[in-house]
Amino acid sequence: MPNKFIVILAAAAVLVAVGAVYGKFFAVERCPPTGVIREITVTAKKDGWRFTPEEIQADCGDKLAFTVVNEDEYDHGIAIDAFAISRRMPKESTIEFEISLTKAGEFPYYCSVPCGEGVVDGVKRTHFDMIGRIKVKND
Ligand SMILES: [Cu+2]
Repeated sequence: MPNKFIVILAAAAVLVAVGAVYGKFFAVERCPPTGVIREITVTAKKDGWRFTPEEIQADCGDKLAFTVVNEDEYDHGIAIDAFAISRRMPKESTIEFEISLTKAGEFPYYCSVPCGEGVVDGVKRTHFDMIGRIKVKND
């Protein structure tokens, strides 16, 4: 029968090891504010079923000040799940919001309002093609 103290020590060591592995491979990297504010304009061009740009790069800790333009005669939406954003974009309107990038990684933004489909330059595009990503690096 092993000493109770040794069993507790072994259990604690396992917990610390699991925590270290989790922190290295799975945990979200958090970071403090950098004080940088990046002005980002995202446009849903008329009958394009595409957000422009489809990639935004920033540093962890930055703030993004979004201006999102809907040029269409029908509604779109923009959702960024990682930062709890979900906004409707009424037809021919511009909306604004800010997010603080408190974590590093790649986070998608996408159209959250079913908006149909069409053919753009001979290629079929749909609501589901309205997707982009925010690449947040932490160095
Ligand atoms: Cu849309």
